[in-house]
Amino acid sequence: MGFTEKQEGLVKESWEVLKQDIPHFSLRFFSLILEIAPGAKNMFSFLRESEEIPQNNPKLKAHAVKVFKMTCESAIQLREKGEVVVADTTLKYLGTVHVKSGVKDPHFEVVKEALIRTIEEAIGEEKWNEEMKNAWGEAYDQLAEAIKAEMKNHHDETA
Ligand code: ISQ
Repeated sequence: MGFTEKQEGLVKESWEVLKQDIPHFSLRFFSLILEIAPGAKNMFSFLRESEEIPQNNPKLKAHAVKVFKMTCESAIQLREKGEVVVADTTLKYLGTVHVKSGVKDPHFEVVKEALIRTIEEAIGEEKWNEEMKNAWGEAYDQLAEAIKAEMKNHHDETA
């Protein structure tokens, strides 16, 4: 079954909630990534480049928002076109930075788990449900597949 209007609505609705406190949810998202995979800390260039503590790191916030926003945009595209299409230059960039950072398939699962848990906390137990989880999960998976495919291209080019 394709991505439905209802699923798109669930993702958009919860993104509106996340938007109300970006500094908090960005940090929460990042903290959950490190909680699930403590070893991942050194993979984030914006931490190495900055003296700022993560609580007050504008780059972390900007990056986390990109992940939220792109997943939300993926949900919209999945409903409209049935697939995730990322602008060529953006996708090339994403392929390169992820290969350079040493990202492997399991890392995408860590980020997925952290993303879902962040949204769950933002929405609150009462409104959170399996449908919402699956809608975000599917949008994320398809976006992750697009990035992974591009990473593979990048590897092939440099091999
Ligand atoms: C980049 N890629 C995946 C997850 C991230 C989380 C926080 C900031 C940047 C990220």
